[in-house]
Amino acid sequence: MTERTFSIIKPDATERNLTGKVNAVIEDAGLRIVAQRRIRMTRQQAETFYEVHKERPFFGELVDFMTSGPVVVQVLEGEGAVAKYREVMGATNPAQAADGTIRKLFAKSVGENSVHGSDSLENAKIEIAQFFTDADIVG
Ligand code: DAT
Ligand code: MG
Repeated sequence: MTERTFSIIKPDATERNLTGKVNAVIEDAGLRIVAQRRIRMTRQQAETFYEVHKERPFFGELVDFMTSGPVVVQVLEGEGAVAKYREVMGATNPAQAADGTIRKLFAKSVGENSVHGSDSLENAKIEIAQFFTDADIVG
């Protein structure tokens, strides 16, 4: 089934000028970038986005990091896009990420791990709606 998932290229990657390299891995995997915008996330946006993690010990650090520099928010489209992008991203901790994955190639640490990708179709819809309207997405 053709799906859409939500992606963020995080501040550690934009800081190192890796947007194009990350996008090349995404496109080489057969995913289509159907919306993309570079933004500086507000604390409010980051706190809402990561609300599910608000009781975790790293929540403050996570919000600090996500607001520390520019990010690129994206909508990716393709066959089974949600699971496919999770595969292309690799494990949360880059030390455990498979060869060729974005996190293995580029991530600095478990916290500064270069990309976000939705973990379910339901969450993808919620996350896309936080940053894009239908008119922003050109499939
Ligand atoms: P993922 O981004 O792979 O979906 P997650 O949803 O469990 O991982 O966590 C969201 C983000 O929070 C993750 O990309 C980086 C940060 N994070 C997770 N576990 C962490 C930890 N043990 N220490 C620091 N940051 C962590
Ligand atoms: Mg997650």
